[in-house]
Amino acid sequence: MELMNFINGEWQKAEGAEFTAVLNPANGEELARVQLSKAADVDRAAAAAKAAQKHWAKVPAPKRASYLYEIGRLMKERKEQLAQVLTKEMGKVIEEGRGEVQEGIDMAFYMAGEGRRLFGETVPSELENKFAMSIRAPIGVVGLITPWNFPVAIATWKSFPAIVAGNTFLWKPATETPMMAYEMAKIFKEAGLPDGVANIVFGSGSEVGTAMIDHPDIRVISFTGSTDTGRKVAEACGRNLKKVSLEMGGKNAVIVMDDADLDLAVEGILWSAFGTAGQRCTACSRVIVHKAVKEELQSKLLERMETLTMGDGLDESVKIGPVINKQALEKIHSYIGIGQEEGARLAAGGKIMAEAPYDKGNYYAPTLFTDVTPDMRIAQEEIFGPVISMIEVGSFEEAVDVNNQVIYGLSSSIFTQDVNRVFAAQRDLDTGIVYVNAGTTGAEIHLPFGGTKGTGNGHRDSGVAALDVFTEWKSVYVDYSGKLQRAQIDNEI
Ligand code: UN1
Repeated sequence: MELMNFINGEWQKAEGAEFTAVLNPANGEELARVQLSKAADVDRAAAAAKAAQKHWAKVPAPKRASYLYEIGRLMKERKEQLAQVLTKEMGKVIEEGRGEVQEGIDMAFYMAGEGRRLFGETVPSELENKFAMSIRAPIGVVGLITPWNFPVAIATWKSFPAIVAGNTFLWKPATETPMMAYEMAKIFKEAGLPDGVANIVFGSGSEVGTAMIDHPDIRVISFTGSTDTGRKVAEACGRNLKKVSLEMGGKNAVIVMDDADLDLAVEGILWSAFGTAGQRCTACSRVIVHKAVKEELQSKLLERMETLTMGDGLDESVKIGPVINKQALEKIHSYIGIGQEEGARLAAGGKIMAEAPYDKGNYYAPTLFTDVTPDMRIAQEEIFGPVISMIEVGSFEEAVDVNNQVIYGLSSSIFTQDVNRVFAAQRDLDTGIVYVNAGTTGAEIHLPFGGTKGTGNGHRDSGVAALDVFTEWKSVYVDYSGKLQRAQIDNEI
């Protein structure tokens, strides 16, 4: 299968049309070929999106929302098929594939509801016989750049608010996972979304991403990916005075206090550290444990880690799937040497699974480092794989300090039974998402998603906050006094 761009409601061959293979990370099989587009393809898509937006902005928001209801309905009808495609191209286990598709369905229905809200404010004017209100106006054509770890959910966090708010979009999915985008294009078409509202251009960040960022008609860039790339995106958008929303790395921690339910904490750690083979921005990669329970937690964790089954995510009994590609395997593995050189103790894992039946795919053994100190690179840098660094602390205050001593601020979690600590923790943990007695993953779509410091730039995906990215505030004053009234001068307050 050759995946072509989706522009103006049609499948279009890219300029020059080079193709690259899409590989199943579980076994190396070629699933499809995807084209690598050029700047000229971005121009074409942007022109279609611009032409469509003129009309789309005037379609009443509840009517725009009706397409989202239909998109959500189609996704629901095809949930299993979509989950299968997702697991094949991305590698996450099928249960998580279904969960991710559900996240997209939830987003469709939630944002469809916004079609009848999109609230602005009506406020009293300071002058007599004058009416004042603020409304959310569409921005125009928006550019969406999405990662391979959540090929559909993250795309829905961005595209659905863009649609309901009256924008049209150009979406560049990750080259590793274009098949979900292809499936979504089919759904957009079947749902009757007018041509040009949704456009998909496949290709690399350096070619297609750069062309999007530099395109004068693309007014917003919403990006999810690494902090290094995000910084470059922000710099280029800054030069172009373009609004940019960034969702980047994490170094998320689970804090386990001395009064925690340790069995529950172990389950929370396992799920958030090894689910999606550790390849979530929200994945737990540090465990900050009170010294009074460290030994017990460690032995319980090691015991449970041994029970985790690894393999092709399509097998329902498998708990850990492969990582995305060979480069990811190498990167993850490089941190084993780094951690050992720094003096951490490798308590489990630390190896690429090179023997059959794992040799054809990209499998990494679940890994635990203990005796980690907060300044070590394995405690500071995003590894994006199934690797936990365990750090011992002596108090709640120290745990919070260690949690906050990283450049990232996406998600954090604390296991404790003490209500006072719970409230202090949600105040003091410097992350955009805080969990109590749960792991670091599992954000729901109707809340803002994003982080502080090196994780973001102040914007949020999903939730009602996403509308702030895809709308411009417009303040409207209607003077019905029939005379010239000057604000700040003619009012006598
Ligand atoms: C991501 O890892 O980039 O909260 C997204 C979660 C998921 C979304 C993760 N709902 O883990």
